[in-house]
Amino acid sequence: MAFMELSIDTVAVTADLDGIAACTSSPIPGVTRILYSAADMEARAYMRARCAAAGLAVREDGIGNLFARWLGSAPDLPAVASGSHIDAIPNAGRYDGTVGVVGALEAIRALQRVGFTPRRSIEVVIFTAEEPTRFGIGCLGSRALCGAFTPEQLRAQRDGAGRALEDLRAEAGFAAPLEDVLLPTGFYHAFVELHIEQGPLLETEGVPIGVVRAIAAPASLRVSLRGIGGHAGTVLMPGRRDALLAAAEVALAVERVALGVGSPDTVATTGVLHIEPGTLNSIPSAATLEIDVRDIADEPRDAALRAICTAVAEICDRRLITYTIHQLNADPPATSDLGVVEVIVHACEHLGMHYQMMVSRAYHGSLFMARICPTAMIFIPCRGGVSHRPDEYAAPDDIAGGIAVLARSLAMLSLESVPQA
Ligand code: HGY
Ligand code: MN
Ligand code: MN
Repeated sequence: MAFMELSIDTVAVTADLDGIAACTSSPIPGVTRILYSAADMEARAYMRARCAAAGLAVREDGIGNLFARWLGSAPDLPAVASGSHIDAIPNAGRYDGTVGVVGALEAIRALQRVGFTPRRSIEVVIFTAEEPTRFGIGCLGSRALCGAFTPEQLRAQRDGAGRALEDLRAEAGFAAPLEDVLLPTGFYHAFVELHIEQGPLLETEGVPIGVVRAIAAPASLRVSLRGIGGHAGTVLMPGRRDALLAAAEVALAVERVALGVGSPDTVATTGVLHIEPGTLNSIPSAATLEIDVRDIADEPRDAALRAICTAVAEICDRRLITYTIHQLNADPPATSDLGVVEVIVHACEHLGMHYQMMVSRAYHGSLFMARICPTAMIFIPCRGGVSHRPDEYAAPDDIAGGIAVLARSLAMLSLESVPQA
């Protein structure tokens, strides 16, 4: 494919990133797009229109995963797919996920502009609910696509307000059977996801492309504590069973475990803390913590989980607090397919772009796509490694460079079978 000198339309890419960023339920520059919210539905409609404008055949499954297919000359062969997510945690940035969605669409448009004809169809995939915000578990859409979540597990999902996924998806207009969400193995020939690194490595090393060889193993716990509430003024200190103070000790234990147990790659974060009744002059009677624990290998991650559970038991026994620990997920890490990695490396070399192999400490839809097809990821730098903050930023040239590597990779995968690793 020496003839194929691709040009990436950075004006169109920026316009599409801005178009999605405008769909937010929080004031700019922060972006908030929670599953099935008005902002989420607006962004979906925006991307449906942009994919249709590129002549792609668009469909959505029963939970809102969106697929936009560029039919190839051999439409019955397993397609090549690329994409990411457009949902965003509260007050986040505008590049997390969207670079991979807009990038996949622009890769197709760039190939169309040079008259490339795909042999295997190329399909944009927008995973529903990659972020854990609404249902407390990440990658809801890609879990369902690969069968890591069954229809029964999907039906059991309740959001923070106790609303059922079943009702929420119906209200959002997704009525297709949940049983049809699962993609059969072999449905895709390969999957490639473009994403901002969400870390500082590429920027620090001055390298424009990261080729991801493995994706970290995420886990999360929900710890519920119950003490005894009461009047803040009339209940003396001795004998109090203050649920918030127990929670505070648990959060500090989470930090201590991450620093002392597992490996240098073990990270643990208490990202959510709710207390009841939550009034100034009432002793907290209950507290709920949501704890995110990761490592690039599952053994040290699991050692950290065990140590956190031991700490919860010790703290609660000492403070006479009752507790429950619910493990929301503990997923194995994913390893990229060497054949797809080779294609991405070849694309970098053809384009004369420096790259480096690396691990993704964040999780992505690719973590689950790797269970049903050969998968790899392309990273681009983001300023200061910042993500999940309004000041998240990726430079247009870096985005264009990532899309050029993605476009060439998708073209190669579309024409050839993935080299046997
Ligand atoms: O949390 C993550 O790793 C991803 O950004 N949702
Ligand atoms: Mn994210
Ligand atoms: Mn993401």
